[in-house]
Amino acid sequence: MSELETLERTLLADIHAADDEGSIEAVRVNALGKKGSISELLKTLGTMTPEERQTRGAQINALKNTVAEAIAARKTALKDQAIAERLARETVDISLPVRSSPAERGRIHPISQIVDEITAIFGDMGFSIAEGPDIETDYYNFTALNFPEGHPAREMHDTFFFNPDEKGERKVLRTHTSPVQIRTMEAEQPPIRIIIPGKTYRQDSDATHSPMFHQVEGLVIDKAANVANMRWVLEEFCKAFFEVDQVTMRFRPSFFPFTEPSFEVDIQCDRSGPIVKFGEGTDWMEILGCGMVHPNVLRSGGLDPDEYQGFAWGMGLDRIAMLKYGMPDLRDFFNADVRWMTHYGFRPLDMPTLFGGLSA
Ligand code: 2NM
Repeated sequence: MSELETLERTLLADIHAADDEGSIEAVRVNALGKKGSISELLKTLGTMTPEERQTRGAQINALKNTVAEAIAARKTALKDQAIAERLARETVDISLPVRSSPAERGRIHPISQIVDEITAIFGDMGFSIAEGPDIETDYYNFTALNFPEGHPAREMHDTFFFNPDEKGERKVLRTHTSPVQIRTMEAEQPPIRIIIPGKTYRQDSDATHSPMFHQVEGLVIDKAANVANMRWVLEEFCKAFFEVDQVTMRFRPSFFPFTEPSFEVDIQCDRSGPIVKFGEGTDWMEILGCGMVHPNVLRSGGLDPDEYQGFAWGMGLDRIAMLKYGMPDLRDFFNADVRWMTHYGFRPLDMPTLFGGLSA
């Protein structure tokens, strides 16, 4: 066997034996690298006679090609093998249960739910939603609403005042959402039918009072809006909201600076059991205040009281939410406790509608 044949056999055996990319590269360097066995042979060509070179040179080149091809083939095979092994190792177990999506796990706060329910009810009656700033001027929060300067009604509200600004003006955290009614009257022409849900603030804190609480107020202004219209609107609202066919309501005379006459409204209910039942029973529960908008308030809104009249009402949401959904302590509302939210919260994709049911 010639020396070249022996070398070829040895190299092909080495190639075959190489079982990873590192060792095949070592074989390549040994044979074809700068000082490799085949490269050394090629260097001897220069010392040969032309005849020798013709036969011997061809043999060495043939050997070089054979070995180079074998190395390339082995490299490809090893690479494919490595990929196959990796694929086998990294298979994904598609039978593992997936985590539910945020839209499934998240919960809507009961206050947001109640606002959505009330919006659905009044939206169906043709009302739109109005909003305004939480930080108000004394003018919009009191003066425009017929709270005279120095009047005890201002103290009634336990207002959070800001420090006076450079003009001596004291901003307030709004004590009710009624400033939005003034802003709406200024900006829009009657007929006006709006509800105003939002955060309100008073210095008061115990099991049933939070310094930040939520209200929905409503306003209707037209040429002939009257107390009978108001009673109908509020009765329709209560039936829809408490999800009963009949309600009995009681309008007691009361006082608010911005309405005349003013009423406090009770709804008949049964409080003998663990949860309040509406539309039956012999107990009364106060749920809202209302009245005919005071002429001074219409004037503040830029409307002529001889041409327009209106009615307005306001209800606190936090206590109503506690009653409707059976939650014992108001303070839990604002603790951001995920366990509480998981229990009392509402599923985000179950939006309250009159046709699909409000809170079912
Ligand atoms: C209430 C009770 C009675 C009320 C009045 C007005 C306005 F600005 F139109 F005059 N807005 N809201 C109102 C009336 C609010 O809350 C217990």
